[in-house]
Amino acid sequence: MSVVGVDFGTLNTVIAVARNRGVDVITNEVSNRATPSLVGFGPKSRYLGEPAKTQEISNLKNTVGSLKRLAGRTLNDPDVQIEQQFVSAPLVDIGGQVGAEVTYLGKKEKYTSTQLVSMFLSKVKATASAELKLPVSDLVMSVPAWFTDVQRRALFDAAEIAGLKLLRLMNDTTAAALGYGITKTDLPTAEEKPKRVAFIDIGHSNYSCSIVEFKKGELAVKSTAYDRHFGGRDFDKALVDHFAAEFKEKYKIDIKTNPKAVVRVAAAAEKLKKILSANQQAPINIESLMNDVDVQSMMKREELEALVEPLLKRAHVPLEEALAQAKLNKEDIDVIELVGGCTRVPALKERIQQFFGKNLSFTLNQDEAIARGCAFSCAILSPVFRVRDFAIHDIVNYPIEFTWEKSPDIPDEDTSLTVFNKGNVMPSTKILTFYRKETFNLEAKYAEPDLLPGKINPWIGQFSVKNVKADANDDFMICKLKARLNLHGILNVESGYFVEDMEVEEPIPEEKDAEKKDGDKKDPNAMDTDDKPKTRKVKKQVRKGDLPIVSATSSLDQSKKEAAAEQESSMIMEDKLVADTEDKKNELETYIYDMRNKIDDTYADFASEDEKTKLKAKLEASEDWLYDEGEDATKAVYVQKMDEIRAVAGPIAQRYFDKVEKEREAQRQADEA
Ligand code: ATP
Ligand code: K
Ligand code: MG
Repeated sequence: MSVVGVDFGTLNTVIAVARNRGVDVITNEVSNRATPSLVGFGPKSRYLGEPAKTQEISNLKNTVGSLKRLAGRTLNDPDVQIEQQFVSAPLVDIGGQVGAEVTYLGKKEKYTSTQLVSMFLSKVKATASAELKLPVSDLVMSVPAWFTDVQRRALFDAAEIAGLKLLRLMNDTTAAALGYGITKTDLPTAEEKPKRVAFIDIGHSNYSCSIVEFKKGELAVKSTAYDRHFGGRDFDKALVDHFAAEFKEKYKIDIKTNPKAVVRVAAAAEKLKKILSANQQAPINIESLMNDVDVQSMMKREELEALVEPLLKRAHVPLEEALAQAKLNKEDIDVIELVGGCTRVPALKERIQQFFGKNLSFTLNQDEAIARGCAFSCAILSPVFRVRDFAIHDIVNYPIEFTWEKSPDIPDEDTSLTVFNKGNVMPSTKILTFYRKETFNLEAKYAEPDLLPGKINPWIGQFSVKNVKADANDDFMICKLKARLNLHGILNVESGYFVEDMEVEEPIPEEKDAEKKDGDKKDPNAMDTDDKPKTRKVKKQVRKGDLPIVSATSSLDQSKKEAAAEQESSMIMEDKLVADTEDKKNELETYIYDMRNKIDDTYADFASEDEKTKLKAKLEASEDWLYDEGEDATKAVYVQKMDEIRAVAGPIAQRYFDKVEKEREAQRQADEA
């Protein structure tokens, strides 16, 4: 079984695997350690990851990025309007979910953001399984800590559609923290002061800071703060705007009227930005940018810093918020660890260092730490992998409340309760108690919609509690519901049961049972500490039976998921057929060239003149065919053409190999003699 960790980034996705010797980041089909988080659509197949990037400029309208930021969102969300600035394919509404409209196999098609993510995850799965030479199913994937229930469920559905089993959706900075802590041998003991580390992740689109306390064998996230719109792409955009104005003036071209030109300038701007992280100035040159105009310019590091000053001004805000939420001061932080590509920007490093007044630490690999942390988490959760356990206590980022209709029999009952508070430990289970005589519904929603990203609907789910009835004396049923904010950060009412108050005889425990699940209500009935040796009478709530729960959440229902999975499989088959066909075509082409070279060289002494003429004629005919009607043939036809040439060339090659073999044998006998 596979143990895989995936840092699903806005720009790049990094895949790590755990093997016997430890955790490694793996390379993709073109030997890169990160894969562009892009999907593209073509006339014959999809382009997933690297090929989507290669085709991007010539296929803008059919290429979709920002995949994770689109998951779980709606088209009318102002955040999605921001995303559209970075996505070249048109975004559309598909039944209340944002998606993209593209041309695929010559037809206009619409795919939801969930489907687009699942397409990309199919590619991740293929990359990992090619490396591991194993079918891949289990994985842990990271998300920004600010992702809400609907976003997390969308990613969950996407993984399932791609045939993957998500063992945990893990917050980015928590994953970095796990990778940091699990390899440390010098963490404080339970009695000592914890080691406090601030993990700062600034990527392509977002910025998070978590303050984490470490002790031997465990980490506890104390706070997480974020800026959801702060990252490398904002630097790139500032550069694009700057050069758009400059080129308008200098070359009289308006790149903003030409999407291709904008994307080419953005790519050049990203390169320029990276060079400026290590150098004081850098050039930008683009040939034939538009209207046959070549452009060139220079930029100094300080100019870039001036352009992004509005952004740099905000750099301290998440840090301040994280400290405030953790109720800590700068001086309480022992180490400041930076991850994410954008933390290479010198001006950002300076601002962060100035804020803490302390040296920054770069002991983690900035690009790979999150994927590695996810792989460690997968190893911990995987039944097949033995790894030292490391407890991870994350926190609730948005308070969640339950609401319900007032029971007609309890006039002064409250109708809402905040069950999970911001800063509470996550995962967490809470038992809710209701007194009811009939089936009832409750709703879960985020209690403070203002905290949520964009215009995300605060609604999380509706839960109907079935089989509730009054007892023989027309008394209430005491209903207990188990609400769980699970390790993915997703809320469910997992089960329900009913209890009766009863007087029972029970043995007196030796010691008070200290074990208590987080949030589980303790038995409120204080014990009688009389001197009876063995047993005592206590009033207890005794579980009498189950209450079925019918849940409605934003997760896709099973039939929709299955339909999407089927569609995904057939697209994978289509892609594979196209790739195989291309392989066979290349094989044929290579074979033709190879034979043409050999017939007058290596094979010259092994063929009659007649055979040579025949083979050459065959090769020429095949080549002509290949560049004409054979340009776009089926796999079977390429195989057939290959067989036809082999029929002529085969006997010649065989004679050659027989001779080589004879010589080798003679040599061997000579060596032995
Ligand atoms: P996110 O975490 O926001 O979803 P991501 O995980 O894809 O995005 P990263 O891979 O952490 O993002 O970082 C990518 C960003 O870092 C890009 O904007 C890239 O240009 C930038 N970057 C990478 N190297 C450098 C560098 N040397 N100098 C400046 N920026 C850099
Ligand atoms: K990344
Ligand atoms: Mg990232």
